Amino acid sequence: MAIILDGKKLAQKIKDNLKAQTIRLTEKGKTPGLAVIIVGNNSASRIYVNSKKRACAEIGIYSEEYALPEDTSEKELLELIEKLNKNSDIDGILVQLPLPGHIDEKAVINAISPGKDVDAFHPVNVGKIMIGDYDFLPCTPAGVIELINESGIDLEGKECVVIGRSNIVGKPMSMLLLHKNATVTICHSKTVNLAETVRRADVVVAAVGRAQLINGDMIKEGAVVIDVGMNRLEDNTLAGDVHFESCAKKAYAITPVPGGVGPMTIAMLMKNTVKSASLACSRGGVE
Ligand code: L34
Repeated sequence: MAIILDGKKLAQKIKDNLKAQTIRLTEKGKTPGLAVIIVGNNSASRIYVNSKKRACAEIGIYSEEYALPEDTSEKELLELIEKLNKNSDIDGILVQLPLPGHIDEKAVINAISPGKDVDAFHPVNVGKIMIGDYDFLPCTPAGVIELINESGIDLEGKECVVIGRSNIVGKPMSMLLLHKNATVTICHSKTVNLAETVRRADVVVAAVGRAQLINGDMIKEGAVVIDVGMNRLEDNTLAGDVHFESCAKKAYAITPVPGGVGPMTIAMLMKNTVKSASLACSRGGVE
């Protein structure tokens, strides 16, 4: 049976560390601050935003929530972001995705000041990650790297297969694995032989949003299997992109859903917020 990579436990350890850092920053007069914006009534988004606020409270990060109605205009949202960009109490701005269809996500991400972009979705931050010179790493991929580290696996020279090529997970994930000197393959909907490709992998990261797409037959004996999937089934239960039971029989280590990557995403958001505050503090400007 595989080692279970416990994201909840690791996230707690990281949050405990951040708590100590936050106390030190607060003593210097710079309490980290996060603004979380949620538009509309997506029930999954509501759960994630609540977890983010709870994590802030636990660590001692100041947080503000802006829960805006579904029919909020793009202009109103951009004006709010502009206000938060200028507010020195706020070190991080997070606009929970997805946004309602009438709002252009790209325009919204572009409006966030790169220095407060704790999701690392702004093109400036994406570019910095590409060249390996960054302040913020995107939360989910960074959380995955921490989980792999926890498994004790050294990524150097390993065959890593990422399934999914989204801007928020698949693409940056591949780049972070490359920075660790892994050999990286990205699979997507047009990949001709998914099973064969995944079977080569020492490390599999599944981030496609298709429930239980990856099964034990596709897994090499002794592989590390990371499940980023967060699919809500019809009966409202949560399923990852990985079929846990069959994959756990073959894997060396595997993440569960829930309790794997999800809590790590939140811990990494907290880490970025504290880092942003710490950078603001060393730039001065704190009375
Ligand atoms: N801007 N939008 C922005 N930043 C993000 O980093 C996100 N994401 C994704 C959706 N939209 C975003 C998140 O926060 C996904 N995501 C996220 C965060 C936390 C969890 C899942 C997804 C999480 O805590 N999951 C729990 C289960 C929660 C449940 O019961 O639904 C877990 O244990 O996996």
